[in-house]
Amino acid sequence: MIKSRPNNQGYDIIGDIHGCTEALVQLLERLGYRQHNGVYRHEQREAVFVGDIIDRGAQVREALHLVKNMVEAQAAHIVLGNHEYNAVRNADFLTTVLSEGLDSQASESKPRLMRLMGETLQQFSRHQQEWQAFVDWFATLPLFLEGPGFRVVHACWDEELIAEFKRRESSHRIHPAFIEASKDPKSFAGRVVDRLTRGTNMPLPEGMSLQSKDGFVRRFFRTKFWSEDPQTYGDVVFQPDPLPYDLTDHPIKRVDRKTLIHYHKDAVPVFFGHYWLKGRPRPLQPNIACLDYSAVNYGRLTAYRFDGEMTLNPAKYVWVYVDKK
Ligand SMILES: [Mn+2]
Repeated sequence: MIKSRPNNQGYDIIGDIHGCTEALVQLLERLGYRQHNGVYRHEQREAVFVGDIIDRGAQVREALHLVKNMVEAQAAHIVLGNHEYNAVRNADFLTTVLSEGLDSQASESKPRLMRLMGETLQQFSRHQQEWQAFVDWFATLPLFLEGPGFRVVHACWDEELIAEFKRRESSHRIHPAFIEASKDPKSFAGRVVDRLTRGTNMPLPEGMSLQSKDGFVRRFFRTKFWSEDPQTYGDVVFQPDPLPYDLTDHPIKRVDRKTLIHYHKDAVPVFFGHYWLKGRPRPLQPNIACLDYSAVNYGRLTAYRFDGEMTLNPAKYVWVYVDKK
C-alpha cells in the first residue's frame, strides 16, 4: 500500500522513461513539480513511475538519479519494470561486462541482453559503482502498488497471482531469495515476475512467427488482460506490431482462451506502461490506462493526473513530445 504524505491531494502516474530525461523534466514541470535541493517535488501531489527507467535512451544515468532521488525523498513511488528486472536478474553478468569492457568476450555470450542493455551499459562504463548502487536499488522495488483507489503495475494486473504473492510475502517488494527463485521460469516467483512485468501472450499457430519492430523474432503475440469473452486473435491482440498472415479473424483455441485473464470493469483503475502505444493518449477502458506512448521512439512521454475518480477522464492525460534531435 502506498503511504501518502499527510497533505497529499493526488497522484501523477508517469509512463516508461527509457532514458528520456529531458522529456521527463519537461513533463514534471508541466505537472507543477519544482526542484528543491536537487529533487523534483510537488507540494500536494506525488508521482508514480510505472518502471522501465533504463535502456534504449540517451540519458539513462540522469533519469535514474532523478527518479531515485524523488523516490527517496517521498516525492514519488515506483514499480519494477521488465528492464530493471533484467538488470537485477543478470547483475553478475553485467558487472563482468562492465569491468571487462563492452566488446570483451564475456559480452558475446548474451547477445540479446547486450542489444537490449547496450545504451545503458555504455553510459555506465565509467560509473561502475554507481551502476552497482542502482542495481541494488532495483532489487528492492515493489512488483506492484496499491494506492487509495488505484493500482499500478508495469504490464499486467493479475488478480490471482497478486493474491498468491501477498499470501506468501510480507511486502510488495522483491528481495534476494525471490530474485534467485525467479530464475526458474516455472517457479512461482518466475511466473509472477514474468506476468506482472511482461504481461500475457498467446502462441501464434504452429510454425508461424513475427518480427517485432525492435528486430526480435517472436512466436507469441501480446494480449490484453481485460478483454471480455474474446473470440478471435483480433479481439485480444495488444502490441505495436500487427498480427502476421491475416490472423485477425483467427479463432482463439479453447486451450489458449483458458490462459487469458480478465480485469473486472468494476475494479479500481489500474495504470501500467510497457506496450509502446501510439497516437493520442486515452483510457483503454473506463478503469484501464496504459501510459507508455513510446517516448523513446519519438512518441509522447505521458502522465495521468489521478484524483480518486473511478472512471478515468481523457482530459486528465498530460504529455510532452520527444523530438528527433
Ligand atoms: Mn518499456
